[in-house]
Amino acid sequence: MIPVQGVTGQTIAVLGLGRSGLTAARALQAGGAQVVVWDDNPEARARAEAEGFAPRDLTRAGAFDDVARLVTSPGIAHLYPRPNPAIAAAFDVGVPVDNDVGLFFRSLATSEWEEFDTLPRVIAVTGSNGKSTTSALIHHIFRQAGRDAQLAGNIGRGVLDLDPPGDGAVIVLELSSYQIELARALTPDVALFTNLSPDHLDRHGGMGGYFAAKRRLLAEGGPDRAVIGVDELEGRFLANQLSEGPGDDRVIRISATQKLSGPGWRVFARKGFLAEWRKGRQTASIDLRGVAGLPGAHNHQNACAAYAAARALGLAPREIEAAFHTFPGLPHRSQRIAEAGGVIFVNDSKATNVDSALKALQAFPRIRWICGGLEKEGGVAALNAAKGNVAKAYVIGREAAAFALQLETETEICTTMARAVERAMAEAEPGDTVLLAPAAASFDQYDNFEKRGEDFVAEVRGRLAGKGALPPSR
Ligand code: UMA
Repeated sequence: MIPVQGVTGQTIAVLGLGRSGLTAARALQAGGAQVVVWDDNPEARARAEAEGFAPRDLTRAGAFDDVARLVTSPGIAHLYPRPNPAIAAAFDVGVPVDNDVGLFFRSLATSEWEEFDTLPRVIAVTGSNGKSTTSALIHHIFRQAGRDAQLAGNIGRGVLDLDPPGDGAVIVLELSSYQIELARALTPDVALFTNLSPDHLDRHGGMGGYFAAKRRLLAEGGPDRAVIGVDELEGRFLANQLSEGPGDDRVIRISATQKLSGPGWRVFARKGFLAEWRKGRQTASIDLRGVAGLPGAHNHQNACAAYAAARALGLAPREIEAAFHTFPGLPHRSQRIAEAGGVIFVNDSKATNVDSALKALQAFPRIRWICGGLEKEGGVAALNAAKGNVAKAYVIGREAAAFALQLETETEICTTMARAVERAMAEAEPGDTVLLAPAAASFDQYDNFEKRGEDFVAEVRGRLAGKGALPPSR
């Protein structure tokens, strides 16, 4: 745990008692604060009370009278579509609102660091898609290179839950737009902006608000190096804004779609090869085609981003290449779960929006595609751009019929995962990929995308084991 600094004797209110809120409450207490807590869910309050935290209804009059700061959780709206009443009350009485990420950055450096030979470094990753894979890959690369590395943030571990970093340690943070928007301190050494496509628009009042939230990490964070995906206009704008000219190598531009030329620092992937150019010369090349943990052009963008971050902190190209080959991938993201009879089974349950599902569809030929769920704004017609790769769609979800109507491929309404897996397996031929890439949220049928992915994996493995294609324990 990283104890929060500068709060001794202060009363700090913590709103939301999930992964980030509870770890923040503990770290605040360790830093000497008087912590009062609230969560709109009584069960979450009861869990915190069992740990000894004092509950306080932050919506009642006078609740903030003695409070120096409100620390809120990323899943709680503070602006759009409407602010949580406790946050609105803090705005009204002028109590500063912060989050665990802000507390982390202001508390990380300690007097012990004066004795270190190499200061700890923080690499912070944001972007619409691929940030979990990129963050996990960077973490893996540094571990493989023998460095002390830790990983936290939107990837499931509260940032204040990390161990205080030692001499030469590297901390990798995956940060969502929600987390960046409210943090009152943001000082990563290396900041990454991978890509931008519409997501969470209700929470940011549209695309402009969403980009503005992510942009804060780079524009207000003042990192030593910025790694920026320039395949979208927003990335090109950001790279332009942060650099003093084309040769300014504080900005590393990355692309998964085009050869980047010019005198600056560039990393791009084309036709399965990653290339690094600096000062107008090619400095490295890596063949990504045989890297099993990073299939498809979208993962090649993740590879470029992770490569650039590792190079920014001085790792050698060969060290990074070796680590690519041992990267196991992340559960629910282009996760190859089985192969039987020439058919590959891939779990990409994390493809909860159209853009990430489209990238998954572009990564494999001849797909038996399991899709559907709770649709996001804008419909799913854009997925038809990859229809050439789809043999047939097996649609799940409560609104499966409406989802299927938008697709130009052959479709079958399956509604349940069990039926979709059964039908896709029955019709798959050698060379096909059975791919779960829903292009929708899971909440109509599951608690979260992880549960949906686990259901897919269980269905596939259960059926393969039934056919004797897999031992049942796998
Ligand atoms: N709550 C309220 N009032 C509300 C809404 C929620 O009291 O109006 C309470 C809930 O009852 C619950 C708590 O707030 O007890 C949950 O807070 P939270 O939703 O912020 O969840 P945490 O468990 O703290 O997890 C958060 C991130 N969740 C979100 O951003 C929604 C996790 O990212 C992150 O891993 C974790 O902090 C540790 O940093 C998850 C996520 O879904 C993976 N992220 C989104 C995404 O990737 O699309 C952004």
